[in-house]
Amino acid sequence: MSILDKLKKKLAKTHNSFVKRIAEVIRLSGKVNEDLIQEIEDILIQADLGVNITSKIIDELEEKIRLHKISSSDEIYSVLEKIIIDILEMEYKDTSGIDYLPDQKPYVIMFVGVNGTGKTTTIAKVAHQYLANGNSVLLVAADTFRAAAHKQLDIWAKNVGADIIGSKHGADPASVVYSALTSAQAKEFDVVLIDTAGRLHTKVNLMKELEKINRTADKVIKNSPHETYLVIDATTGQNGIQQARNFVKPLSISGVILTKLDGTAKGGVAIGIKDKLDIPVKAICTGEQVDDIRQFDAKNFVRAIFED
Ligand SMILES: Nc1nc2c(ncn2[C@@H]2O[C@H](COP(=O)(O)OP(=O)(O)O)[C@@H](O)[C@H]2O)c(=O)[nH]1
Ligand SMILES: [Mg+2]
Repeated sequence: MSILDKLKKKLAKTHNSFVKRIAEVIRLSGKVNEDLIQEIEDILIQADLGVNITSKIIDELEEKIRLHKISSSDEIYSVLEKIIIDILEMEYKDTSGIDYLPDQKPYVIMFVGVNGTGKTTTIAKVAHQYLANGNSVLLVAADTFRAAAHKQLDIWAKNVGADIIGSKHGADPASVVYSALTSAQAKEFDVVLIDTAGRLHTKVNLMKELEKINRTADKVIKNSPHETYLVIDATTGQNGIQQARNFVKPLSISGVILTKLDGTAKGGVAIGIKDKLDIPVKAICTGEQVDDIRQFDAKNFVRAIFED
């Protein structure tokens, strides 16, 4: 099976709930008029694309209909696919891959996000990618809030063959990161992946803790963490993006990793994230296995949800 076919399979629910519905209203309409455009707009909104990006898409669609005198509804479908690809390709022209590694090492990446979004699992997946490229990887268990968190990361470390620095339940995450980075530098690790907690007593506490980790990391390795990835659960749609905003303000987030795109109809959420948060989707996850991650490729993603 080709990569595109595999992706299509994983994104089938999104295809069915969103693009297939568009195809259906176009088929039933038979002609291009205001009602048809309105129906398409409603579907885009319901598919969790977000209001802004939907307006952009609809404006563009109306413009194309006018300019190219599109009168058959059949054409609308492929025009729409192309509009979404074009918008995303513009937004994504300068993003690097998730296995990016500069000359200066160790390269430190911190993962943040609400509890249960898939941070720990995603770390295993990213570790797996770097390891496959022959890089050494150190995992850091800085989620000291949940008792089982360290154990979960430990199991993943064994599975993928990464090193790990653990922590005691309740330990200060910033000191865990301090000793981990000191050791990573001494042992010349290529990549350090930091797992963090998703829930504390209050949101304010969590943000303060993450900011403290940031400051501490920067003290040990200048300008680290070099990347901070925000992990968002696609099944929560626009709500997930709303929650994510809490992280965007205090932290400097370099990319979103969108998880659980398998088995959700809300995959349309990927289309509006860059527009809404001004942060690119770096990677998408479509399952619980270590290889269920891929770099976000706008064109492939849109083709996978549009094409049967
Ligand atoms: N179906 C699916 N499940 C996922 C994906 N990513 C994570 N999960 C599951 O989501 C649950 C929470 O993941 P975890 O990594 O513990 O989240 P954390 O609390 O953010 O660290 C686990 O059961 C994972 O197996 C994904 O891409 N697809
Ligand atoms: Mg976790």
